[in-house]
Amino acid sequence: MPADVHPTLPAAIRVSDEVRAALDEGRPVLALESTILTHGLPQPRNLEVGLRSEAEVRAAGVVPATIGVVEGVAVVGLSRGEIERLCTAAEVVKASVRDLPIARAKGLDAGTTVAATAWLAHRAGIRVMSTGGLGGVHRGAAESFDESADLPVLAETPITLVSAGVKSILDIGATLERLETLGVPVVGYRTTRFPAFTVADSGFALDYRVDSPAEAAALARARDEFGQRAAVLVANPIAADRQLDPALHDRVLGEALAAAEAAGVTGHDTTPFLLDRFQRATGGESLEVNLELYRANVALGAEIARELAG
Ligand code: PSU
Ligand code: MN
Repeated sequence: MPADVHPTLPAAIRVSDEVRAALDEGRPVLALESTILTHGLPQPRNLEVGLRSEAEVRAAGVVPATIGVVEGVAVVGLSRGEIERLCTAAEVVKASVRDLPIARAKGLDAGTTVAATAWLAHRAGIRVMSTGGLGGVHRGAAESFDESADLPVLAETPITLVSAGVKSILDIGATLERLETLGVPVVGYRTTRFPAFTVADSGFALDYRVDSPAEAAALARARDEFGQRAAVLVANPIAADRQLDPALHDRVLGEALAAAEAAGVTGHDTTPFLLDRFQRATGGESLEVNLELYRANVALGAEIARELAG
């Protein structure tokens, strides 16, 4: 067990009995974030996706651990009722790592971002997590300094993260440079083209690829062998024939970025604002693509979790 995995967790973190038992017995567990449910998807699709994802993970022989905050307690392995609560409650905040103490002290409900989810999952002893699109460096960050806490947390959190690259709303070149600086190995899954969330190819190439869950697991083990602390990022692209039309994507992106600037949106509101504009402007098409790539990432994450447990 790595030194920073708590043998006994503080009362602020509660691991469900099912997840605890699976971890103790060395059975595979896959962590899932909840900001995608609370701030990334509209109701009632969010609840459908949250419950269906868990069912699909279970069907693959893996225990799902959806992570979120309920009345200030960070829960690793939300119950069905708790997922329902976070998907429907009126007051649910978006919690990255720095928000966890605030949510705890104030007794808030929160969806956890990739950063907070990975951090909690690692402390509980979970080794794999899936998301839709990772956060990163926002466009204009040279002026705004807006870089997601997802990146520095990945630098310190030895988990394997499956994502469809990073969100296309970001400065992808800058994000890849930061991942390099932060020591995060990035590999494409069956490709060396780095994906950009709803589009299969960001235009940026990767040096390395893995072609199976076993190869991804071998990479995670090699990272552990060196005692390195950074996450391994497995970039899993949407199939080219299922992606959002790149021309539509580029047009809508320009409009969404202009709308965010006109509305003065900053900080943690930026990502949800842009994703929401995207969904509206594409008539829901980006939402369908988002759901499809997320589903594929959950399936691949489950396979990698099985390899690592095996
Ligand atoms: N993917 C989605 N919707 C989302 C997110 C990802 O389809 O809302 C979330 C993730 O939780 C990610 C976060 O960690 O957006 C990044 O937000 P920020 O740039 O504020 O760190
Ligand atoms: Mn930000």
